[in-house]
Amino acid sequence: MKTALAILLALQGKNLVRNPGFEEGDLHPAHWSRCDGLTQFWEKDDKRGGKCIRIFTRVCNEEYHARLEEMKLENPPPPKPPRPIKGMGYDTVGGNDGVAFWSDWIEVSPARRYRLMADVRSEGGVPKIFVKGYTDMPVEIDEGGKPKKVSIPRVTYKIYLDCPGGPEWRTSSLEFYPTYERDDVRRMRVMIFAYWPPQNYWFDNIRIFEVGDDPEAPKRWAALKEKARKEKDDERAAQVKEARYALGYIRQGIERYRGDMGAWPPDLAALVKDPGDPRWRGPYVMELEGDPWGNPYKYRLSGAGFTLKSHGPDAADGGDDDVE
Ligand SMILES: [Ca+2]
Repeated sequence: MKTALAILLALQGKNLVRNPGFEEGDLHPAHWSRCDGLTQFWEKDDKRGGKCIRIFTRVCNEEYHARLEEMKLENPPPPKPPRPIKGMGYDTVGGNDGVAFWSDWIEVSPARRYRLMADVRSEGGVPKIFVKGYTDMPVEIDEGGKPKKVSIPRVTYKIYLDCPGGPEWRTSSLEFYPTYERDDVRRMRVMIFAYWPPQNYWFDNIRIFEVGDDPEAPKRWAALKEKARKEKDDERAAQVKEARYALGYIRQGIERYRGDMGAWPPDLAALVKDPGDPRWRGPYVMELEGDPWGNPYKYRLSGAGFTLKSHGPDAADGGDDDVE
């Protein structure tokens, strides 16, 4: 039988998932997470031969989390036998957080379409297979009191495939575009995920193929970047407006202070802090909040008058972003 699926397979290129059928490995399947032996098992497939991954979610949620901690060790101890679950199993990992099992990194080519395929069987439940795409984002971390710039992978793309289960193996498939919205998704990983109902789920032959171009992508990225730029401009305009309003309000307070006290306030705090002088009839402003960028307004006596301004988004004096 030449099915549509077989034709599709013939048209597709190389499978990008390494060890897709879980046949390679020694203690653990190569190029995948280590199995925890409590909820995740790398075992022989009774139906078709070969090996597959089984996920068992009828395990107490706390026991799963304790096991996750142990699995961070280089040599985790063998798992303790799980305590029996009674009733529906609302306290199980299947009824709570679910069990995730990860592939290695897979490189993403921009403006390409991909197809995810997976073989699944279950005792009835419908597990999901996620693909998560990652962008390297610059962040500042604290390294012994000193700020340091590093880049860390952040999930910026996510899809999932519902895999209807049953006693026999069934193939599910989905087309996806990791760089649909942004051109900087560089890598992806497959996350096998089983949850409710609390039972056994089997997974095999996890495949990702490139299936062609996404020629609309550059146009889409440009439109999304333009939209983001415009939103940022609008936000900036609203912040500048807010700063101008606040500056006007503080200036009025300063003028009223001078009217009462006969001199400009030495600093902005003088507008709200009663000095114990009977001439002081403040507070002259209700509260002294910072500017919309989280910095204090800058007040300085100068000559016979004063200057009051915000240093703007760059928080530095000068530049064309200062607001007066
Ligand atoms: Ca297999």
